[in-house]
Amino acid sequence: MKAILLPASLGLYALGLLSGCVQQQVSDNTVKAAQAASQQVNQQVNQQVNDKPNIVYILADDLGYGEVGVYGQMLINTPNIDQLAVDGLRFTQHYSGSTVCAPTRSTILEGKHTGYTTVRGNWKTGKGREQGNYPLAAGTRTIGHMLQEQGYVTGIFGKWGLGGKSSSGHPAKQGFDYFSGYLDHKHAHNYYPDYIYRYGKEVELDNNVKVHNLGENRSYDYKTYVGKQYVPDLMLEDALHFINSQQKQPFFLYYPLTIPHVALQATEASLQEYIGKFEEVPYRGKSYTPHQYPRAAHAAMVTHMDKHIGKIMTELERLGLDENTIVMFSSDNGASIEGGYDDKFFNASAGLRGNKRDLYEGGIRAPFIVKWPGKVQKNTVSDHVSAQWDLMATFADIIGTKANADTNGISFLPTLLGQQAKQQQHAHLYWEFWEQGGKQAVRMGDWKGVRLNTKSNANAPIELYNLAVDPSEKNDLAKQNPKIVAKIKLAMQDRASSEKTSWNF
Ligand SMILES: [Ca+2]
Repeated sequence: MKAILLPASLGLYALGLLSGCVQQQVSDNTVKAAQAASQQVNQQVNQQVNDKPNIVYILADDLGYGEVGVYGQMLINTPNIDQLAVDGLRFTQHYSGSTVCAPTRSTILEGKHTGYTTVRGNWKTGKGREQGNYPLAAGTRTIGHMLQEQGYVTGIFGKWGLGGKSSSGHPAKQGFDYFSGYLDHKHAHNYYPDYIYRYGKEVELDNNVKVHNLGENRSYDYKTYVGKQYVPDLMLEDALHFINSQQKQPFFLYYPLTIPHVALQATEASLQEYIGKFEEVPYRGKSYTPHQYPRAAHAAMVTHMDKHIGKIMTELERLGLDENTIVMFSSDNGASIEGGYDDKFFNASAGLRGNKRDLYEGGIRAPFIVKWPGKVQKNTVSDHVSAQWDLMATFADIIGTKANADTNGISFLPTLLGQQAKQQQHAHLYWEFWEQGGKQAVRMGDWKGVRLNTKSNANAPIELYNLAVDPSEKNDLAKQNPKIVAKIKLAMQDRASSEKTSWNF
């Protein structure tokens, strides 16, 4: 769609600024003609606004780099996500903002890596329905605010995780016009909770299912943990409603699914597609719900998510919006090893080292696919090194505005447009994570530095890997390359202390 340029006076008339004086000087017929012209111009103005592309950002939860067909998955069906790659660009060196849920979301919203972003860990606050997580601060300009400033309607449907009900971090205060889903991470562990937010309202659900503290006498039958209202299905319903309601203004649909994060809770229909396909060792449940068919349940959840993505794509096409909508798909961190999730069986990290909570590649390398008809060349692959904190700068670049001055992100729009020569590169990417003794990691060119146990020793030795020849990070080359290690050590100092002292080291 091309922008339609209007004569200045006609544009002002359409906006009602000249109507008073014009109507006093002309006949009725002329008024009617002018009104018809005005209506036409209004349509043109709407069309002009619509020339800003809609943006749909889909974020899976704990989906490993290798869990989608186009990234090598052999056992789980993901035809709709695979189709996105056929229709668009697939990144092979894209990174999650962090290695767990909350900080990744913070890096996306603020456009900063974990050395500067506000939320650097999953930190629980509040009790009962006031529960939430460490909040984004009042006065933050998020990616949502940036898009609102440019006339976008913004909606988040899924897992928020950056502040509870009464906190400064509530989505309504952080750049989102509409919110459905879970505010709190632990609440989001249950796919059949007793309540959920829908369009901002707390809605009671017809579910009576617990996923934690099940006790010794717990049932081992997965059907015990199946309720009536499956939250991902409600989120799809609300997201489709959102898409249908936004025909006149460009929209930003942020769709952070909870799939495939445990608990292992699939719908019966999705589960039946996979029961009997894999050898199963029943998961007896520990911190999460038991399941007789844990492998089938996991695969079923991923395929269920894939079907939802297919439904979103179909709806965009049905409404004629697909040509002017950018659709992106990624994951918030690497594959989990919790709650009966058999990552090894599925080769969920595609041979990369580590999992969720690690800063090795398996914890942070993410699938990332972008479809943008007419702009992004179909069926292409890019090895551009990028991260989720680049989204703010990229969206700013796409819609012609400015990201926050203190962003750590670099726009990857040139890569999307196939203009590699214009693509600016990161001097380095940085991650820090406070759990398990404290960890830091730096990606610098093909080099990857990882430092463990930072809590007990801020100057702990740095492991060094050459990802070009050793993507699985098996051979520590630190001793042979002291100059590279020194550069990485310096990059690890490019951070600021968090207000939350537990997150520092
Ligand atoms: Ca996650």
